[in-house]
Amino acid sequence: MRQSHQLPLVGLLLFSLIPRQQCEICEVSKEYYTALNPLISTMINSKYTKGIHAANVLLSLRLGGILNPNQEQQLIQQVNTAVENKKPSLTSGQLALAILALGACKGPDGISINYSELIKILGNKYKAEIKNMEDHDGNPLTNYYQLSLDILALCLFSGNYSITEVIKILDPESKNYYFHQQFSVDTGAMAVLALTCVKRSITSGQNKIDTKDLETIDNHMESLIAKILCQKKENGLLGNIYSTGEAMQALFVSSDYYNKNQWDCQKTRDIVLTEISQGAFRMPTAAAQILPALMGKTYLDINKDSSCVYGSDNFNISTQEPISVTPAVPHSQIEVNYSVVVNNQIDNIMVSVADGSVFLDVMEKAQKENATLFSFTVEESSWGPYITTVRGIKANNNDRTYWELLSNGEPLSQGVGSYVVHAGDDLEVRWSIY
Ligand code: CBY
Repeated sequence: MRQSHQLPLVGLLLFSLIPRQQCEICEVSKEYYTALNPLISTMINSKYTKGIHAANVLLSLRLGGILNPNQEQQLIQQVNTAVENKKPSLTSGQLALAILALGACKGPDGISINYSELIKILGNKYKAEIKNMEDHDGNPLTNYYQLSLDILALCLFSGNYSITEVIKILDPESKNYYFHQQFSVDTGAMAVLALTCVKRSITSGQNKIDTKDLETIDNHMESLIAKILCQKKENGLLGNIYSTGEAMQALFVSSDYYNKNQWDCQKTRDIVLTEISQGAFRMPTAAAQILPALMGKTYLDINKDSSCVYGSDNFNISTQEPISVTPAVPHSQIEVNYSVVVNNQIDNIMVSVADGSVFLDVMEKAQKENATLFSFTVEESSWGPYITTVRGIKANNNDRTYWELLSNGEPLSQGVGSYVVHAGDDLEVRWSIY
């Protein structure tokens, strides 16, 4: 009897003696904050990030404590209006991101946000995602990146969700973590953040403790972290330049699941800083997704009840337009080959565009020259234009089809609005299954 009482105590003592792994956060130190200025200018001057697409920017700037109350108010208004006007048509992840941005911290009085109503709508959109998976061979309406955002928002804002279901959905073996058999680091990172929130809600007693569930969550996290670390590149990037910020966040919150020697945080941070200076984060969303990690923040720091921090003095933000890349010879023309590939049918055309043009300019030129073969439609996404149909053939998440962009046979890691084409490029849009 006595012994069984003492056992937990001994366990606790032993546990507290085990040196816990140091939290692997390697934020940029304050003296070097000027290196982050290009990111901040890009976000603040991002007049092209309209409506709901500004949610990412708002979230990032609030986590960093960068805005002044006036700037904050404007952005909140923009996101709030977009939510109010477009509620039914927003995707689940867009709404989740808006909730995270609006509730990132306790803002100025005057703007009242009905979180419980928004969370209820999000709960329904999340349910619709799961229903779609049941009806369409495990394919959600959107994707696992958005489902993870949904779970994160529901978890942080006390929404309704079933832990058992989360565990089932976010199983690391799900095909939804992969595009063309390649593990999506962005997706895995967001899932780790969502699972960490769920785990914390269990251990802090908000949710009923079930040791079996906790164990499964641990296994999921361990496996997802291993998959992320497997995508670590020689130069320190995790996945590619655009997934690295969120992967860093995932690694910050899960240092119990990997060994210190498996990840050199400083190396990753330094390559990102080099890339910033070379202009890799010219897209507001790209800038928004990298900044929190560089300031040692994660989406788990979101807390609508803790007061916002304003206008850090460490930043000297220019309201000047970020420098844009202008071609060396402004009006010179270049020639590229453009093809539309559907199964075995290839239709191609040589087009001439101004030097410095992007992929979209090439598609527009081709469409002008032959609308029957090269017609297409785009939708605005937070990463810029996204190709939805080409020659009337429409991308469909239910059968995992999309229009893939390639240059010289290699898939691009930028969208049509940002990839700058080069003379002689062999550009291709290919009807693909991801
Ligand atoms: N965001 C989302 O819902 C998108 C999630 C995301 C994992 C996203 C990358 C990561 C992120 N941080 O936002 C994602 N892409 C997805 C899920 C998808 C699929 C979209 C369909 C679906 N099931 O929801 C799909 C079809 C596999 C896909 N991405 C396609 C493409 C290509 C788009 C081509 C087109 N038709 O216009 C493209 C250009 C790849 C290609 N070669 O064809 C592509 N994606 C790219 C390059 C990217 C990166 C963008 C980087 C950039 N600088 O523009 C990306 C960040 C992102 C956006 N995709 Co997808 C991944 C990366 O490189 N790290 C939530 C919502 C609220 O905003």
